[in-house]
Amino acid sequence: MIHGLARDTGQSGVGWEKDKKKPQVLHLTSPDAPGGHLSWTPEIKPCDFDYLRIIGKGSFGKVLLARHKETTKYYAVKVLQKKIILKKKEQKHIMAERSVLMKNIKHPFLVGLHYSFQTTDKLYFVLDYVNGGELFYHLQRERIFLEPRARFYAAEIASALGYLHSLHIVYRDLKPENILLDSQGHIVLTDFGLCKEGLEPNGTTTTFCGTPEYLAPEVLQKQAYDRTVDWWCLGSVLYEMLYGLPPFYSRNTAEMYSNILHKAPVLKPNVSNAGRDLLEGLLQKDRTKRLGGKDDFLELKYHSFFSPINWEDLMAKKITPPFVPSVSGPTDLRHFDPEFTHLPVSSSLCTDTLTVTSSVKEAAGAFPGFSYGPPAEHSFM
Ligand code: ISQ
Repeated sequence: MIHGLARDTGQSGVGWEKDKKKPQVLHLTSPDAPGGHLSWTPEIKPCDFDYLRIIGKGSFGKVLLARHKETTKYYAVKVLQKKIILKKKEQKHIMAERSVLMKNIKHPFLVGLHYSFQTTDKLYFVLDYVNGGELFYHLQRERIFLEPRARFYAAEIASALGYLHSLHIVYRDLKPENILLDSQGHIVLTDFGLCKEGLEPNGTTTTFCGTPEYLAPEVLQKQAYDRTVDWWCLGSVLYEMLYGLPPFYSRNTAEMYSNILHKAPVLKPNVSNAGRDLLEGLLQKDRTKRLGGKDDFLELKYHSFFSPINWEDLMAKKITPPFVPSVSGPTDLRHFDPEFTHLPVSSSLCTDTLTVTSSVKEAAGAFPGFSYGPPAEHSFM
């Protein structure tokens, strides 16, 4: 069973470059319908897509490269199993991801949601597809990035975080696997599952979640945290880009936790003074003293490390990326882990052969109002 209505928005980043010039039209129910030129579709369903390959996998489900049958546009479709989400009591996170993605979020460096819909047993997110690979896949190959390259990525990430904060959203889970590159070499942040919504500029929250390497001290200590947690994470990402390891890294997790809480970051002089000053500001353990604690993104924007950045050009994607991932086309999956891409694609994504057990029944109604098609005025063009 499919719930809800959905429509395409013609957002960018969906199709391959050639698609951008020729907007595709789905089912147009009525030319008079509000936003009718934006191609309403009465219902979007799993079988509207061909599922080509698995490109990512997590504990709840997987991300697939899918092609919309009618338009031939490519999307990343995230498919989550309802019963697994329920077992882990993660509904709140998943609904948060959906509602964050729905919040008319439009930013050049944030993944766009085109639709969400559900079947009896699964949730589907239809997202922009990008195939330049994870930023840290490239970092691992090169060990470190030179400052101009690290600056470019840090600036694109910072602008995306500043934008989320302006909507009272804390990203909270900035980690290597959530930072992707598109085929041109621009940043795309994914995975809004852990975003915390509704934080007012000085609001705090105490829910704990995240990956160890980049955890801010206040999160580790289960203290209240706020948007400044994202500036800590950006500091960790920038540190790793410039020095080749996370700032408080230890093979021993207990020691790493202790380092995060008590040890000053080691800032060797092979990084410029401006770079080290920025890292010191972002990796400040006391969040009230952290760079960005007062005027948020503005404090980073005007830091000397970013003085070579023209922010207007950056936002308009007018800065030529320092590195262009080599890809031959949208189905070139060389930057995805073969551990995923070699897996067989389940045929049950489209066929409906579900046996309705008690756990399926229990999960079926647990995500009311999940289905989504973004409104007309919210479309990227
Ligand atoms: C978009 N393109 C490739 C991979 C992805 C993984 C998660 C979310 C979106 C994605």
